[in-house]
Amino acid sequence: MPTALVTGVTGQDGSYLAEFLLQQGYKVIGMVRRTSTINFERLKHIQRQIEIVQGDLLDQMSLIGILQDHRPQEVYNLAAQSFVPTSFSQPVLTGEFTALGVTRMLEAIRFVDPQIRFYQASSSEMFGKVMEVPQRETTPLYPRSPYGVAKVYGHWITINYRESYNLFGCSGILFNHESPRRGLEFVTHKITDAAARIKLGLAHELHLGNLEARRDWGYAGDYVRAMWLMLQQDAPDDYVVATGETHSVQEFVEEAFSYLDLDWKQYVVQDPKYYRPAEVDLLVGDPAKAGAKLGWEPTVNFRQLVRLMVDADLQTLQNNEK
Ligand code: NAP
Ligand code: F7E
Repeated sequence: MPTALVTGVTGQDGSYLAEFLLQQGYKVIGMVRRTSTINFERLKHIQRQIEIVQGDLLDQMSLIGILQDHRPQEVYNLAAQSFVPTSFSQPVLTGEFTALGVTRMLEAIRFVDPQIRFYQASSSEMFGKVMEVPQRETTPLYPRSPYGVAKVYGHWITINYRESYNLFGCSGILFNHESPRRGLEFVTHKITDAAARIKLGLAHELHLGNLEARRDWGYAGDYVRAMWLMLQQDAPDDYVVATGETHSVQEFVEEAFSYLDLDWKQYVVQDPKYYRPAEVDLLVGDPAKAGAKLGWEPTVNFRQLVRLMVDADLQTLQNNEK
């Protein structure tokens, strides 16, 4: 039975990846940082099937200790400060977690077992003010937030360790991917949760920032499969994972509200509080390489994604009311 270590296992992607790896017959070690109560909300259905270990990307020795104790063959580094607005208010912390944390894990791998296969969670935020449309693996990077800058560091240090020390390090440049398990502060889940609340009479308005920003939104369950596929190849490489379609925040709002027979214009309030110091206006990825080399393609389209998130939020709110 192969063993995989997943950092960020309590997050959206961590929970889907842990589920997927269990289905593939892996022993899954989930790394969590010490908090007074660990948030197992997304893992409760598989909590007994995974082994939880304490470690922190800020603490070098904890990473070495975990690798020595559990001897994984694969490490998926999903842990990060992942919310772009927080990266503007806490840029130093974001750099420590999201950038230097990657080097700490790579150093731990080099020290304990250089044969370990490593996946780094890179991001379309690295393309920022895009230099090419659509964005592909070779598109020059131009990040627009401390988060994006930190991810550029993580991306390049992974490539550097591959080239310097021959580590099997892959960087997955994943475009936005969503699900009912997405944090409520991200725009998609904020919209579907608010639409469901409004439909049930539990809320009356939704405050949003820039409605014109465009994103390539896919389904998180599809994207964790691509992470695993990258580590099963003969040689390490970097891949864009995306749907190839782009939609504005307003289109997402329209789709969610119209699905519930609501007129979004009656409820949405534009609020400058949610504007960012620098915005990423347009993202759309070209997943051709992932398609050709990994045989990966998305199974959920934009409309299905919006609807499955709205349905899940309605269900959750109705259950809470009972
Ligand atoms: P998420 O839901 O915000 O989860 C982040 C995870 O990182 C949580 O489990 C969090 O633990 C953990 N974490 C944060 N700081 C840590 C530290 N110092 N030590 C150990 N663990 C720490 O993020 P996600 O959406 O699942 O994304 C997974 C990864 O993919 C992230 O690296 C993100 O930047 C990247 N990414 C995401 C997307 C996307 O659209 N979702 C796209 C491209 C790249 P707590 O529960 O303790 O907070
Ligand atoms: O914003 C606009 C906002 O916070 C999307 C992370 O997973 O994906 C995510 O980063 C867009 C932006 O995601 C609100 O200005 C409007 O243009 O959902 P988001 P993000 O910043 O694209 C990438 C790939 C990652 O790697 C990140 O970790 O929506 N927007 N109004 C708003 N955004 C939020 N959050 N809230 C609003 O009220």
